Amino acid sequence: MKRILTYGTFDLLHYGHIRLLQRAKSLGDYLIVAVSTDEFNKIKGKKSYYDYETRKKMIESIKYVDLVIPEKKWNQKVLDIKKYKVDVIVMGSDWAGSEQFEYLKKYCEVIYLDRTEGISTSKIKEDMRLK
Ligand code: C2G
Repeated sequence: MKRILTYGTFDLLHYGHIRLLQRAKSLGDYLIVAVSTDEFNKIKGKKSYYDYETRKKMIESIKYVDLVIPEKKWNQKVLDIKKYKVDVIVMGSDWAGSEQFEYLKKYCEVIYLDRTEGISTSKIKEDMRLK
């Protein structure tokens, strides 16, 4: 049972998120998604349209996802890896080389998958504003 873990806000769920989750799941058997809480979003400087409970429900409804947990702070990742016996952490390539993830290579595999071009939560917000 290969266990995969990924982190994110996943606001205004879009195809880029789905593709990331689909490819993350294809790397193993069990996919855990740590969804940023509203409080952690503030720390990340993000204001999400949907609150945590809504974003959690949306991610839980995706067939590739086996478990959703809250991401409350930057430095919970090592605990998550141990608690959930994680084999691989998967993130989009915008995180490649980031100090938030590189140090985790001591504990598990860390894989960065290409971001889906041309779509992002901020682009959706911008495009909707212009409509
Ligand atoms: N993503 C993607 N392609 C896009 C948009 C997002 O592959 N067009 C990926 C991101 O790289 C990330 C995941 O989808 O791996 C979730 O994206 P966000 O919700 O923007 O996550 P972020 O705010 O980067 O949170 O501790 C880590 C942070 O919580 C990551």
